Amino acid sequence: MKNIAPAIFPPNGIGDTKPTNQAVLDWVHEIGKLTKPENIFWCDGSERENEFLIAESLKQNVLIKLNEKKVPRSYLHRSNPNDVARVEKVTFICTPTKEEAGPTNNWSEPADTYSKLYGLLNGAMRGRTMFVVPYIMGPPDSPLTKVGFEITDSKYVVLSMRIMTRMGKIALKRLGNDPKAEWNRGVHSLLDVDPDRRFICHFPQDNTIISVGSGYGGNVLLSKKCLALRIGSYLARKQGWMAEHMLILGVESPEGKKHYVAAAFPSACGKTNFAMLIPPAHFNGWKVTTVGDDIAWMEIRDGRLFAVNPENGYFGVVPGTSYKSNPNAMKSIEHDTLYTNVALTDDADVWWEGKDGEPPKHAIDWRGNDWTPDSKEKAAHPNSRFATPMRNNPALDAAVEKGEGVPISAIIFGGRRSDTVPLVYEAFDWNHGVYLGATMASETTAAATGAVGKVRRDPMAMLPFCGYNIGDYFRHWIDVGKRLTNPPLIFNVNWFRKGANGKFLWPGFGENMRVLKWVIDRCERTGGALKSPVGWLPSPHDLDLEELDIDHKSVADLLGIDHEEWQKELAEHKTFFDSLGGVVPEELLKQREQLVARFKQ
Ligand code: OXD
Ligand code: MN
Repeated sequence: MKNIAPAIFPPNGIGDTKPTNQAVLDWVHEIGKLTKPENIFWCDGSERENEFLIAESLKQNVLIKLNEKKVPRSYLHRSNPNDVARVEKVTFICTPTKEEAGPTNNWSEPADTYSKLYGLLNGAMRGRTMFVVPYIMGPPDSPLTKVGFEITDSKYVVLSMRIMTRMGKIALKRLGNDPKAEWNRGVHSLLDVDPDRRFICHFPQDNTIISVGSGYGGNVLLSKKCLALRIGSYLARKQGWMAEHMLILGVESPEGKKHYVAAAFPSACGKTNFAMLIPPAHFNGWKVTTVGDDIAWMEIRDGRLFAVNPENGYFGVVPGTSYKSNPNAMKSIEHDTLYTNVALTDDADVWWEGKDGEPPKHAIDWRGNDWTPDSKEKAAHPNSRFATPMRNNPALDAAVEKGEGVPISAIIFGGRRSDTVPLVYEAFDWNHGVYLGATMASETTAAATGAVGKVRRDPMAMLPFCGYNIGDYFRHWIDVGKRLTNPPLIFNVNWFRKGANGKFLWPGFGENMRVLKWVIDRCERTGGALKSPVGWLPSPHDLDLEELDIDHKSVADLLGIDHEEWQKELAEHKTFFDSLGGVVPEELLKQREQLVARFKQ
């Protein structure tokens, strides 16, 4: 196997912070014996360590230094062109029985899978450095916080983990010396980045993840999709909390009244944009702040849901990000950012489709080839990414480090739907809201390999991320509802509805504040709504559309319920539930019947 990640040799005082927990030491020893690295690098998260790793990564062309004046302390990484997105078809949940993984996951028998993966890992780190990355997910003093260790042979992974998690000594401290303490074991090796030897496997019962053959973020930053969502959702059910694919934002009125909202959208549907929304001038005095842009861990306290963002940074889709679409993201990624698969300009700046200003006359595209505006290829890959520390965000919420989390007033589900689904509506109650989440669908994006633009059901935006049987996951949602005396209201939104001319009806981005304001009005019991078969719908005058350039017809189209389209939608809900093979809880089947009946009234 070609060595694509040659070993590095740190000077004394770097790479030698060994944990003291014997269980961790035993596990590292076991993986070391298997993978046979040249040396072991124990990460501590220090600045010195970071500088050393960056210098070595530059030497090995893992990173390209960007223009220090334009994007200080920032770097570009190019992944292998065969490895640019999450690959769901080689992502497995390895539970003792297939039934535990359920109908929506790829299942693989644990013992066989360990033995296949150990075969691939045998000697895989020869001539390489094995990094041991300790990290925590969650604010340091939160009861929800989890400790993880990721072993990897990729410097890019170590540098990304430093941005995306609270990494290093903080985790060793949190874990302590109890050999029985709970912590996640993550093993990653690039192998030779061969799509045929690429597997992302989760062993929820063992709190273990093994990912081989990829170097792309979502497959290899094991803290994120693998631990915080797949293993996280499994642990959450077992331990009575929730791990969700949700952003968390704060909305504060000019009078200083604040609500927190969690929102689930499938990958690359604008979660980061929504979490960093800047209200339009008309909403002078309103403030939106970001707690998280991708993942929410929530627990029940005093009959309410409280959420923390387990992450420490944002791993966002770059193309389309601009001062127009998301000024806070632009400010966040202007320094201290690790870019993947964007284009490089002749003055070592970064460029992507949808960035402000004119395209450069010449650039190097994400594959490393010459590019000009006449090129047929995209300069940046559609799933090119930034990894940036959340502290770069000018709109970061002050409560982001609060261990107790923030109280959630509303949950919003949303997808990318050209038709059928109105701009916004509200569920009648918790179980109806669970139904909205369970039946949500979205047109697929470049965030995962496969066809783009195909409508697929993506319950709670968790289809690729639920680490156990989806029927049990629905049941967990229903059970959580029973424990909530003050449940969040649940809404569904769709920013992507199109008119007869094929153009988006809603301007989106900052103007989504108008929808958010209605959501807050409903939480405050001041917002008006009309009862419709699908839920509570705002009438045009319930939404604040002042100073917005939109005509009546577009508003009517955005809020309209087309009975023919909904008959098709209802049939699709049934097909989807049927496809799950009898795991859907009775409560949700009943919700569907009630929805059908409301359309007949
Ligand atoms: C992500 C995703 O990277 O959902 O957040 O794919
Ligand atoms: Mn995501």
